[in-house]
Amino acid sequence: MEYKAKNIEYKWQEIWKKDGYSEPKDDYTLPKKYILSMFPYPSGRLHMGHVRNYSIGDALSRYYRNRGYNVLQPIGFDSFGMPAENAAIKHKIHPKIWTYENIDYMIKELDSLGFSFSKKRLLATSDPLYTRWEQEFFIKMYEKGMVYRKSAIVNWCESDQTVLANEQVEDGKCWRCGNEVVQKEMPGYYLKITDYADELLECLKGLEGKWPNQVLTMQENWIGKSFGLEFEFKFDEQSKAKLDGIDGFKVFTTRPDTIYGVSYTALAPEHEVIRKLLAKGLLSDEKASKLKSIINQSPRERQTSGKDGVALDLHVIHPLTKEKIPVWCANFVLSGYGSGAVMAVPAHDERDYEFATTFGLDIKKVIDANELPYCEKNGVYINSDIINGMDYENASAAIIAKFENDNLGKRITNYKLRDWGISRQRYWGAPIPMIHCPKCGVVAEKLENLPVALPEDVVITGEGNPLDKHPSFKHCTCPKCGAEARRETDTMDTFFESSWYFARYASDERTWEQVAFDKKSVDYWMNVDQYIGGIEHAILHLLYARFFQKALRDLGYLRDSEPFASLLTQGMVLKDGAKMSKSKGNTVDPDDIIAKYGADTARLFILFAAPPQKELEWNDSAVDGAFKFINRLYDRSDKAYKTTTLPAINHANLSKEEKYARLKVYEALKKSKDVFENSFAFNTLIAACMEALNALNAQENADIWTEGYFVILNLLEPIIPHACWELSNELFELKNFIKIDLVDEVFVSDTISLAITVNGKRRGEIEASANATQNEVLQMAKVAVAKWIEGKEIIKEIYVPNKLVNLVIKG
Ligand code: ANZ
Ligand code: ZN
Repeated sequence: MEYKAKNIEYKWQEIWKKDGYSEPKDDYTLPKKYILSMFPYPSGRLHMGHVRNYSIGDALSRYYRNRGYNVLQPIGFDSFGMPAENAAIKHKIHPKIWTYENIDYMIKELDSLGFSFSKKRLLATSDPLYTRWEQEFFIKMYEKGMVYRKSAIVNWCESDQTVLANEQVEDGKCWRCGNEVVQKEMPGYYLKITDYADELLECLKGLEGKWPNQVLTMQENWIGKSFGLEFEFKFDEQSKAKLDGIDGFKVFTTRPDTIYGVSYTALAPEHEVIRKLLAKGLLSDEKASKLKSIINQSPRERQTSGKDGVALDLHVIHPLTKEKIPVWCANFVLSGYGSGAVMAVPAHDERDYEFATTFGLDIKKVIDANELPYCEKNGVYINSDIINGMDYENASAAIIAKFENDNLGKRITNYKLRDWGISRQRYWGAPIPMIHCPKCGVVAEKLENLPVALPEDVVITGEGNPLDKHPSFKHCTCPKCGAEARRETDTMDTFFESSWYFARYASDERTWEQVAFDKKSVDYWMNVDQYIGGIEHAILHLLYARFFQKALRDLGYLRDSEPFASLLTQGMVLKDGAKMSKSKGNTVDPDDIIAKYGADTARLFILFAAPPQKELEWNDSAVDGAFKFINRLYDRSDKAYKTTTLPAINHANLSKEEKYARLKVYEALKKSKDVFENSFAFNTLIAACMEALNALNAQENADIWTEGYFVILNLLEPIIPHACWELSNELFELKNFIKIDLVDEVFVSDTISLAITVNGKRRGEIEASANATQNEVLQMAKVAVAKWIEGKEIIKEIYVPNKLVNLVIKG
């Protein structure tokens, strides 16, 4: 048969669609697998990263279908967000039209790759039906105190004209556009993710071995739980007099054991004490203007500009030694962490040391060490009164006990994690369903009025939020008292939508109008057995989704605590060593590859070129190689014959080549379970199939060809489905995809003959089971050549699988 991708790919895609092949079954007594690749943003066209992501997910889905599982592999679009608005400004097209046209086009592209996505559960997060439910979640969360409104200093991106969550700021820059983020005070709604900090941390343990360690560590660090001592430094009388009313400030330290080494204290530039000093004009002009310039720096500028600060001409009293200690403002102290102030121990802390040497401040050693700063916790304490001579654990405990006994401070747990600000000053998002009433304050919209729909008649200019300028959207009546009120015009962070889409997919689509999730199907399908996506979401989406799952559980919507049982983070697709990107001009368009070679070649290349977790370097000649392999597979199909039952083969009577061909086929089959269920090293499975095909080619036995074909088509179906369905239909009436377990049994009795040599001389032969371990083979070999090795010391055992065993003996 001649391979013509064009003739078969569309044909099978239509058959799969017609037969509902990709749809989940309603029979909830079947074992299930929920396979999910992260859903795409509808940017307009698929890129190779998408193709890789979905090729992995589809391979797993097809594998489990072939093994009798009920499989859910849904698809949808993360369709709110700023590119739609930017396109609107640039091309004068409405964001909604732009978005839904892109979705239509991308669905066609996904179909042309043969991905077996369920279409019944297709959704776009900008659908009003989707908005309706998430507005309900928001209101339920608000009623339960899981959402609150506050005015706070936020990250502001000037180019995107919106607030960003902490997770969306990378190295001080906007995650979307790379623009420098500035700080700005604004009101907004916050989700209390911090209430879940401990559970989010605790549950990471259950994901060990199933999520990449790197992701677990990143989440752990982001949550940033630490224990330490919190206490207050009191100002001396002179300083107190200046500050009318403020008599001290709190600090948080994770190293109470170093308390006797404090030689100065440092405040964040935003600290209230500094505000007071500036307001009262208590500092010299020079100091005041330096302070102001530090205050105006972004967090990133402060981090990169070296240690800087100002002496505030204030003193506090050391709580234990009663010494007078100077107070500084320092650019390395963060206003949003701990209490925004530190006790500085330059002898034993890197940053404190740098700052002290910059400004010539005292350095007091309290751990015996030669080189400073000495930051280890394993030294001997000196100059430390009650803890002299103790070790770290005891010293730390003794200091905390002293502070607690004397009512000077207490042991606390601190987190780096901050509440999630979700207000965005943008049009193309889900409206926050809140109303500002002059009498009642902030009031939630009534559930029966949901969804609060986005008005479509807006003018998008890029300046300000169009909802703010809309003639009627803002004006409403208070749901509580009926007074004239103002509707909230901010929309939700789009990460709100991606935090629950996986659970919506798990819910039977026939109930989507009535409920957010129908219990029966959600409890059956959740949680996601295998989630696949990019490492760039290690914190962002994957942390929010884990939080949301717990929040929706506590609101009674969902059962599980964790949404994703296993996670595979795929590597990037590179070309010429760099990530494929439009700005670098090194992209390869999936449509072009499909047009030239067909979808199966694209899928085969992508899964063969590298293990999914690793980076993949695009290689035109390897794409060609993948295409040639499918051609060879096709070309040899005439060596097999048509049948729907496996040929009966008497293994003992076979020639060496015939036995070897069977062995290679069996090896590939044996490998498949581990590849699909554990390692995802599709490249090794494909290589094993290629070897098997070569081994089959070295013999002429039609039974063995037929059996080998039967197995190889089954193994490759998840990877190159169109070619395999076509060949399998020709030869086996498609029966091989369901009979593969029987094949497994056929091979179990298989044996292979091995030559045994002693010091390189042939001394015997064994028939070993094809799946015998190396140890078993060596045991048998020693028995077979017992008389040649009796009483001799074996100094080396060489095992060449399927060929020979060589024993090297002394003398
Ligand atoms: C004194 C000290 C001595 C400290 C020493 C460390 C080592 P983690 O572990 O990340 O929680 N710190 C506290 N609040 C801060 C703020 N707002 N900005 C910058 N640094 C702050 O960090 C806790 C440690 O970071 C605290 O322990 C404090 O410095 C500093 F040898 O106190 B330490
Ligand atoms: Zn009211």
